[in-house]
Amino acid sequence: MKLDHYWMPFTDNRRFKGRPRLVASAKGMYYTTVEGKQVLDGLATLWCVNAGHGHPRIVEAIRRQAGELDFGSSFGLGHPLPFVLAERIAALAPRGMEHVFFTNSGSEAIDTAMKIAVAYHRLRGEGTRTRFIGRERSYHGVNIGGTSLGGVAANRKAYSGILMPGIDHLRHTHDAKRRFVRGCAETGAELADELEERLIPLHDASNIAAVVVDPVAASGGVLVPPKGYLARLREICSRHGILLVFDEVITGWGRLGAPFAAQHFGVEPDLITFAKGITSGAVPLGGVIVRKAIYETFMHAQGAGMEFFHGYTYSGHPLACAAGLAALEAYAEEKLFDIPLAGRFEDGVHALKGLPHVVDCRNLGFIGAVELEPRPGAPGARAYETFEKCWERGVFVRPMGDALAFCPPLIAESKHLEQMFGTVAEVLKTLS
Ligand code: PXG
Repeated sequence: MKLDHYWMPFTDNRRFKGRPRLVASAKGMYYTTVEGKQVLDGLATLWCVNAGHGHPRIVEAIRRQAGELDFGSSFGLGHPLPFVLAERIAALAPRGMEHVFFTNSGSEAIDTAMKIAVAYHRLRGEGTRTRFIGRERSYHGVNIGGTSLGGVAANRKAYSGILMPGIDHLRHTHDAKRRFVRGCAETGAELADELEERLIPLHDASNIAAVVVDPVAASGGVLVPPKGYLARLREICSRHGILLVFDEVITGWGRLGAPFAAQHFGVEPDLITFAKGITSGAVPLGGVIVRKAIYETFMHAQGAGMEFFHGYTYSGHPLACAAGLAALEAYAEEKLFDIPLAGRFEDGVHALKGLPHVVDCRNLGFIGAVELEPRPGAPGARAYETFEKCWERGVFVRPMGDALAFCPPLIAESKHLEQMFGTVAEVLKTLS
C-alpha cells in the first residue's frame, strides 16, 4: 500500500508517512493496529466514540439500515428516521429547545447556526444584527464561518485574508497563573464582562447576531470555564437581544455527565451545535438544536415557500440517523451519561502533578489535559514525543500544542483509566 496519495487532514504528513500508525480494527476501549498490537483509545478517537468501538447495537442498526433504505433525501421529500431522531434529541435537550437541523459535521453545524442566527434577526426586522463574537482558543471547525469564529491561531494564520469580516473575539478563560485547578475555578466569572464592557459598546448590540462559545474549549487545550462565567454570558446576551450559541460538538452526549454542557452548567443557550458523539462516531452526523421561539419565527414568516434556504445533500442521511438512534439507545440503556468514574478520572489527571515537565493539570467530566513545559525553541515537541511513546506502549492520547488531552469513551472502567494515566506517567519520567 502506498501512503503517498492520501493527503491526511490535520496531520504532519511527511512525519506520519515516515513512521505510520495504522489501526485495522477496534472493539470497546481498544484498537488493534495493522501489526496486531492492542492500543487503548484514550481520546474516544477524536472526542467521538462515547459508547466505545463497535457497539453491537450501533453496528447492527447501520447494517440493517443499509439494506433497508441506503439513501433518502430530506429536500422536499422525507423518510421517517430524521423525524424520529430529532424528537429523541429534543427530549434530551434543555427545556424549550425543540427543533433540530441536521448536518454531517460539526463544522457544518457551526456555519448553519450562524445562518440561522442572522436569518432569524432579519425575519424579526433586526437585519443589522450580522456580527458574531467568538473567543480566543475556541475551535469551531474548519469551514470559513467556524475558522473565522475560532480562536486557535494556527488554524487561522494561512487564511487570514479570507476569513469573514464582522467577527470579534472574547478573551479565552485560561489563567496560566491558576494551575492544577480541579474542575471549574472558583473565580474568573468576570471575564465574561468584557462582552458588555468592551465588545458591545464597540460594535453596538444592534449589530451583533450571536456570541458563540464552546463551553469547555477542548481542542484549544481543555480550558474549563470559571464558575459562573457561562451564566454571566447568558445574562449579558439576554439583556442585549444577542443569541447565545453553545458549540457542544465535544461537550455534548454525556462528556460532562449530562446530555449537554448546558444542563451541566445550568445555562440555557439559544442554539446548540452538536456532532461526534451523536452516533458515537460511527457515521458522520451533526446538527443544530434550536430554541422553539426561533424555529417558530421562521415558520410564521410572511409569504409561502421555503423558510430557510440552507441544507446539505446528506442532511438527515438514513445511515447516520439509524446510528444516532442506536447510540442514544445505548447511552440510555447503559446509563453512560452518568459517568460514575468522573472522580477517578479527575484524580488520575491530577496524579500527574509533580512528574517531570508537568506545569498544569485540568479536567471536567470525562475531559482532561496535562500541560507540559515546552522545550526551549521547540514548542509542542515534548507533548508530541509523549504521544508517540505512549502509542508505542499501547495507549493513545492526543498532543495539542504542549498539552496532552484525555477523553476516553464513556464506557471506560477503572483499569482503563489506570492504564492510560499510568502509561503517561511512565513516559513522562523517560523524557528529556
Ligand atoms: N466544534 C468543536 C467544539 C469541535 O471540537 C468542530 C466544531 C468541528 O467538527 P467537525 O465534525 O467538522 O470536525 C469540532 C471538531 C483536535 C480536533 O485535534 C478536534 C476536532 C476536530 C479535529 C481535530 O482536537 N473537533
